[in-house]
Amino acid sequence: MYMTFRWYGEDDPVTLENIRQIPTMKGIVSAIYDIEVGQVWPRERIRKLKDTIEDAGLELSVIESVPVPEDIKLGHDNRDELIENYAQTIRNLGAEGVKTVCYNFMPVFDWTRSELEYELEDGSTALIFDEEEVKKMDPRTLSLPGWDESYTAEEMNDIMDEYENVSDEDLWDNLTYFIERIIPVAEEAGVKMAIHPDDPPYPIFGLPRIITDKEAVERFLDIYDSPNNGVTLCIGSYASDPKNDAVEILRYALERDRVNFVHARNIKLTGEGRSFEESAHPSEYGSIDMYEVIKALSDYDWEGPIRPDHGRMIWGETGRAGYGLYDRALGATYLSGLWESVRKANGKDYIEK
Ligand code: DNO
Repeated sequence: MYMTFRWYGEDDPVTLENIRQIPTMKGIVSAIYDIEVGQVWPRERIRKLKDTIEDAGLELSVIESVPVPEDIKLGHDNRDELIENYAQTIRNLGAEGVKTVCYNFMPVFDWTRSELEYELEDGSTALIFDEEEVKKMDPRTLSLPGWDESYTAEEMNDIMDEYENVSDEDLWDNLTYFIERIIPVAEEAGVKMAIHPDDPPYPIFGLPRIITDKEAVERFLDIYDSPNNGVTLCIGSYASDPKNDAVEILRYALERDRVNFVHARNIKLTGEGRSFEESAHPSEYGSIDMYEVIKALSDYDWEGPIRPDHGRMIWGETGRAGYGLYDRALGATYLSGLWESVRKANGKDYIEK
C-alpha cells in the first residue's frame, strides 16, 4: 500500500507543503472543482493540477471524484451525451498519467451527517451521524450540515419528487448502463475506476441507495469483470451499518483483486441503532479493528493507494470539517505504523518501490 492524502486544491487551508511533511506521505488525492458536473475536464487543466502537485514533491495518485451527473443516475434521455463526456474525461485523465478515479452513485446527496462539530469528551470535535436526528431532517425544507445549496429549493423538490419513482432496481439498471459504457474506456485509458460506497450505507430521506454491503459489492463487480471496475473500500462507510462486517467485505474484494483505493477511517457506533461518531483512527477509539484492516491488505500484498479519512478537529485547528491537517496526519502515520509492523512480522517489505 502507499499513503495518500486528500487535498482540495489551492483554496484548501491545508497546503501541499504541510502534506509533504507528514511522515510516509507519497501521494495526493484531488480533483478539479470548478468545472461544472457533466463537462469534460480538459487535458491542460489536469496537467496543471499534476504539475502543481509534483512541484511540491508529491504525486497525483487518485482523482476523487469525477462526479456522475444526476441525469445519468436517473437514466434521462441525455445520458448518452453525458456518458460520452465522462468517458472523454477518463481518457484525458489516463493520457495525463492518472491511474485511479474514485466516484459514487448516490442519488442527490453524497455523505450525510447530522452534525459536523460534535464535541467529544477530550474537547476535539468530530462529524457525527445521529439516525434519529437525520430522520427528522427534510432536505426539501432545510439545508443539511455540510451541504452548500447547489440546488435551489424548487430544484430540490423536483429532484426528490422524481426519485420517488426510482426503485433500487432502477438505480442498478442505470448504474449497469453507465458501467458497461465507461469501463471499456477506462481499460483503454489505463484508469482504474473505484466506486465509493453509499455513506451511510442505507437509504436516507427515502432515496434509494445500493452500494451498501457485501452482496452489493458482489453484484457490482459481476456487472463487468475487469481490474478497471473496482471499489473504493471505505471501511468507515461499510462499518457504519452494524449488520456489515467491513473487514469481511474488504477481504472479499481483495480476493477478487478489485480494491482500487482504500479509505481508512474509524467510526464508533453509538446508541442502539445505526448512529455513529467519527473517532480518532486507532482501534481503541472506534468500532473497527484497524489492525485487521491493514493485516488484510498485507495478506494480499496490496499495492494500491490508501488515505486516512475524515479526522477530528484538534489543537484548535479550524477549517473544512473532517479534512483538517492534524488528525488526518496522525491517522496516516498510525496506519503506516500498522503496515510496517504487520509487514515486518511477516518478513515482507514495507516500503513500496
Ligand atoms: C467524504 C468522502 C466522499 C467521497 C465521495 C466519492 O468525505 O469520502 O465525499 O469523496 O463519495 O465520490
